[in-house]
Amino acid sequence: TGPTLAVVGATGAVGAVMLGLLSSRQDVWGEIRLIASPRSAGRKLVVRGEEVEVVALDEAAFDGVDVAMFDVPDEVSARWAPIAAAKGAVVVDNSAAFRMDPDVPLVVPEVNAAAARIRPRGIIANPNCTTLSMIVAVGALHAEFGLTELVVSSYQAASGAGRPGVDTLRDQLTKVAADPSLGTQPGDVRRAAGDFGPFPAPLALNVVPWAGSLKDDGWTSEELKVRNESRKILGLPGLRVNATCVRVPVVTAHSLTVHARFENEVTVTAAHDLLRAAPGVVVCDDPAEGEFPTPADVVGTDPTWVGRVRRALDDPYALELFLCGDNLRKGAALNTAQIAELVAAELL
Ligand code: 2RA
Repeated sequence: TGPTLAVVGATGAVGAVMLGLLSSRQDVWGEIRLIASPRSAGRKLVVRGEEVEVVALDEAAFDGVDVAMFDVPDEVSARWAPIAAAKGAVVVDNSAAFRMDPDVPLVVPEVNAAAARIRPRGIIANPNCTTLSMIVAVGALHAEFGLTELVVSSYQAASGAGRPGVDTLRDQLTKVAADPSLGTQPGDVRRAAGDFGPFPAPLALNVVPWAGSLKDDGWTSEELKVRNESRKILGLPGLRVNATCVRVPVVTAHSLTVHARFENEVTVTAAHDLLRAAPGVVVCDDPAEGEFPTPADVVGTDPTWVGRVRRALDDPYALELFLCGDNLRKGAALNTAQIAELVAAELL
């Protein structure tokens, strides 16, 4: 039988998508063990068509585990991933705790699969969902044209903030939907929306230019993640990257506009051709027919969707793109599963 897999954080928003993926992808695993906080221990969840009882996170939970996927808060990963690794598991971690550690590779299989093999701490990091929603397409363009600069704006879904994010958006939508006067006066939505949940302003009938926490000089943690993670994944430590991260009233699927500048001149035709050939990318770009990706159309799918490809009007070295990807699938669970499968292939 195949290697033993532990899913740590099995009961969260990403965990639920992970169990679905493990039930539908080619099955390379022997035992699949579900681990969560002691609060959730004893619950039964279905994976591969069978009920599996969730066990509490403790040292014994990692006995005999070959690969452990973590989708838990940063501080839980920081504490428990090294314990799982010390017990012999290869950890694939979806928190921010290890992403910038020079001894931890940050892996997107379509872009830098080979990096997964060099893991001195026994830990491989999975990028943030915003970086992941663009990096497969950007990586394919970089391989051909040589990337020199990214200017990015994100349009991030509520589920990036987990179940509380989704619950807050749905609750606010219910509160504001019935009153046609809302959205016409300053502050009327703010007063009607109720609890803001994990967001700093109402999300229903609104856009919020904020994701993550405040860092130096007005940047957010999310914006710095896009910069630092893109540099690490692409192996371009000096890449110029500026991001503005914005939350929008979408349940799931992050979108991004990207201005990408290259060493070589670009054409839309060449970009279309290489993006069409890139694994994990789908080009949906026929504006005359009204065809471009939107979050409502791509949610629940695996690829990175690319549309609105244009050459910059004043710069033959730059492209403008609109990208969409499911933040819970490629943005989190799917990329983690792909990395775990790379490790499983080593173990077989
Ligand atoms: C968000 N990127 O969308 C974050 C979650 N990792 O809030």
